[in-house]
Amino acid sequence: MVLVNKIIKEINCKIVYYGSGLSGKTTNIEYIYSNIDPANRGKMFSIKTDTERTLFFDFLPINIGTVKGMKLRVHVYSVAGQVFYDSSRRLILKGCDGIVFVVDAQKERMDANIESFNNLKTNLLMNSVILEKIPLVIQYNKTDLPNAMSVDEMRNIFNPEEKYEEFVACALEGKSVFDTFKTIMRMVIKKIDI
Ligand SMILES: Nc1nc2c(ncn2[C@@H]2O[C@H](COP(=O)(O)OP(=O)(O)O)[C@@H](O)[C@H]2O)c(=O)[nH]1
Ligand SMILES: [Mg+2]
Repeated sequence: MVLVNKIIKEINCKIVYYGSGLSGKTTNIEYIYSNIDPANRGKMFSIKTDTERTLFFDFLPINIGTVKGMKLRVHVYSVAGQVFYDSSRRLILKGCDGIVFVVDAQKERMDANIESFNNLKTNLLMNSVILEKIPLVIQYNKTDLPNAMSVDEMRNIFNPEEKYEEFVACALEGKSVFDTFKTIMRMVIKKIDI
């Protein structure tokens, strides 16, 4: 839910990076953090363990510029991928304005990706949101790896009707990271009605 504060002329919105554990969500957010003007970003905040880099979530606040004369602040979150953090994922999804679904292109991670995509739909429904109502972009990440599936095969699974914009990424090198982020932001901004 985009929050508009007309008194201080500020719009707040929330983007969530969703996907299976180790698909590259934190890597996307870290790349964004490292490559934007420090004047436009707040502190990146992550709760991590030694084994998986994100325990509950990552959080990065960014100032994007102005929209219709109002400052646009974006809160970027990622969720923890492991199955048992379901309630924290649902909490992070609450009030989100746009979703980037990060697919791990490695063949052996397809089941985990599919489970995560279904989990996203379930958790949105539990928050009374239908996936179709919310801007969503799909990112096929880790396409640099030799065991990566072809984009056609992944599209068949996650985007057979080509309803969503897709990006072929290597977040580790920053490939398609900003294209993905700009696209989801463009979709969210389009929906802002003030
Ligand atoms: N080869 C390759 N490794 C990646 C890529 N993106 C992320 N990784 C690595 O995959 C691991 C998990 O990434 P992370 O961002 O922590 O995943 P998260 O659980 O979705 O947040 C890390 O070791 C990253 O360096 C990529 O595009 N290519
Ligand atoms: Mg992470």
